[in-house]
Amino acid sequence: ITKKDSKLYLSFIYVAIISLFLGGLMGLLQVLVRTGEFTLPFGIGYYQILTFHGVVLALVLTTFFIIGFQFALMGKTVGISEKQRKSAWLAFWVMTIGTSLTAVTILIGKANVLYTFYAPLKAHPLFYIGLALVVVGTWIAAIVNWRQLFVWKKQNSNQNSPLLAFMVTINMIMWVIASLGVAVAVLVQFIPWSLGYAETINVLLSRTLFWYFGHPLVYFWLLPAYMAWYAIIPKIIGGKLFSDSLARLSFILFLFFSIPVGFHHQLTEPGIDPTWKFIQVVLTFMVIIPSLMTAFSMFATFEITGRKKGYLGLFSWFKNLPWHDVRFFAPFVGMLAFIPGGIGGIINASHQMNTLVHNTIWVTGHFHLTVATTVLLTFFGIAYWLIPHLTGRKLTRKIHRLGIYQTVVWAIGMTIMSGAMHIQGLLGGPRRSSYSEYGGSEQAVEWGAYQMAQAVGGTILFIGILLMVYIFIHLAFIAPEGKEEFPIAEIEDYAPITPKWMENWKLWIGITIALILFAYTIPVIDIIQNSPPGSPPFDAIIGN
Ligand code: HAS
Repeated sequence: ITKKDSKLYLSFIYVAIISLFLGGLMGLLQVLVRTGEFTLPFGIGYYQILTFHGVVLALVLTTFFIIGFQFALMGKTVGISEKQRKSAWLAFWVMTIGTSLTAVTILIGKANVLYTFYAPLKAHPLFYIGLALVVVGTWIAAIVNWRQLFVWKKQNSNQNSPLLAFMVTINMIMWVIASLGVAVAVLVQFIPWSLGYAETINVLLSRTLFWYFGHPLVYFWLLPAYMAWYAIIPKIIGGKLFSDSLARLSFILFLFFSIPVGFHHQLTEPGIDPTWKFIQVVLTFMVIIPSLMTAFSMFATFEITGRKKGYLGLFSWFKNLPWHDVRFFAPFVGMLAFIPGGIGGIINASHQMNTLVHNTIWVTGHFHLTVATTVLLTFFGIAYWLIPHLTGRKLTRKIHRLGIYQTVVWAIGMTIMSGAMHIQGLLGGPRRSSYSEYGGSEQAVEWGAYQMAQAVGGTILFIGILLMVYIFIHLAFIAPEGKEEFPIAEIEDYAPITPKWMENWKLWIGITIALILFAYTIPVIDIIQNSPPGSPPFDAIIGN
C-alpha cells in the first residue's frame, strides 16, 4: 500500500472517529437528561443535542467510515489510479465541508430537526445545503468506485470482478438511487422553503421522499458489515468463503428490495392508501431473505472451518473459533446482536404490531441493536486490522485484549440500554422526548426505572467509546511499527463457479427501477394531488 493511498483512506476514517466521540458524548447527555436528574447547562436544548447525536453518528460516522473502507477495498482488489485518487479527495473535501456546515448549524441551535429532518420541522438553509454537499460528495465517491471497477474489467474482461469490488459497486448503486429521493426533497422542497421562496411545503411528500431514502440508508450501513462478514471474517478464522455466488446473490437481492419499502416507516400515517402500504410490507419481507441467507452462510463458514481443522464434535467447531482474536470477536458479537435486532425489525414491519411500537422508544432500542451494535462492532472489527495496515503498525496482543474488553463493555452497556428501551417502548414510552412527568401520570412513573436503566447502559457505552477512541489513537499513532495483513478470503474449493450473468448490471438496475416505479408511482401521484399544502409556524423552533 502506498502512503498516498493510506492517507486518503485514513482521512475518511479519522472523521468517523471524531464523530464517534462527539456524537457519543451527546448520547451520554441525552440518557442523563431523560432520567430527570440532570439539566443541560448554558441553555442548550434537548433537541439540539438529539439532532447532533443522530446526524453525527447515524449520518456522518457511518458515511465516512463506509466510503473510506470501500475505497480501501477497491484499492486493494481492483486498484486506484492517480486521477481516481484525486477525485476521491474531491469527494472527501465536499463531504467534509458539507458536514461542517450542517454540524455548525445544529450546534448554534438553528437546526433542531432531528436526523430525519422531514417537514414540518424547518431548519436554517445552511443545514440543508450542508447535507446536499455531503450527498454530492458521496456521488463523486460512487462514480470513482464504478470507474475503478470499469477500468479493471476492461483489462480483465474474461474474469468475474473481485467479490468485494462487486459488493462495493452494488452498495453504491443502491446508495445513489436512494439518495436521489433525499436530493429531490432538499433541492425542490426544503431549500426554497427554508429560504422563504416557498410559503408551503407538502409534508407528506417530504416524509415519503425521506423514507424512500431512509430505509435503503440502513442497508447502506449494513452492507459494508456484510462485506466483512462474507469476505474477510472467513480468512480471519482460517477458513474460506462458503459460496461466492450466494454472497453475490444476497447483495443483488438487497439492491432490489432495499428501496421500495419506505412505507414501513409510515404505516401509521394517513394519506397513503393501505393497499400500497401492504405491497411495501410484502417487499419488506422480501428484504429479510438476504439477511437470512447471510446468517446461513456465516454458520456454514464457521462450522466448515472448524471441521476442516479437525474439530469433529457436535459443537467443538464453535468452541474453537478464535475467541481471542478481536478482529473476529467484535464482529461476532455484532452478529449475535442482529438476531434480536432482526427479530425486532420483523416485528416493526408487521402492520398490527407496528401500531403498538411506532414512535415509542422500542424503535430506538431496535436501531441501537442494529446500527449501533451489529454494524458498529463490525466497523470496529474492521478498524482493528485496517488502521494498522494503513499506518504500517502492528495489532499487538495488548490491543487484542483491550478490544475484547471494549466489545464486552459495549455488549453489556447495549444490553442494558437497548433492553430497557424495548421494554419501556412496549409500556408506551415515547421516543424523542425529553424528561417529563406527564402531569403525574401513573404510566410515566412506571417508565422512570427504565429511563434510569438507559442512563446506566448509556454511561457504560460511553466508557466503551472512550476505550475505542484510545484504541484508535493507539493503532494510528502509537503501536509498534510492523505489517498487518489485509485479510481477504478465498472461495471454498467445492463452491459452485460463479456464473457470468451475475454481473448483468443493466438487468439488476432495470429490475430495481421497475420495482421502485411499481411501489411508488401511484402513491406519490396521489400524495402530490391530494395532500393539503401546509406551512405550520414552526419557525419558533429554530429561534427565528
Ligand atoms: Fe430497522 C426502524 C424494519 C433492519 C435501522 N430501523 C428503524 C430505524 C433504524 C433502523 C435506524 O418495518 C429507525 C428510523 C427512525 O428514526 O424512525 N429493520 C426492519 C427490518 C429489518 C431491519 C424488517 N433496521 C435494520 C437494520 C438497521 C435498521 C439492519 C441498521 C443497520 N426498522 C424496521 C421498521 C422500522 C424500522 C418497520 C420502523 C419502525 C417505526 O414504526 O418507526 C430487517 O432487515 C432485519 C432482517 C434481519 C434478520 C437477522 C438475520 C441475522 C443475522 C445474524 C446471524 C448470526 C450469526 C452468529 C451468524 C432476519 C444475519 C450466530 C452465532 C450463534 C452461536 C447464535
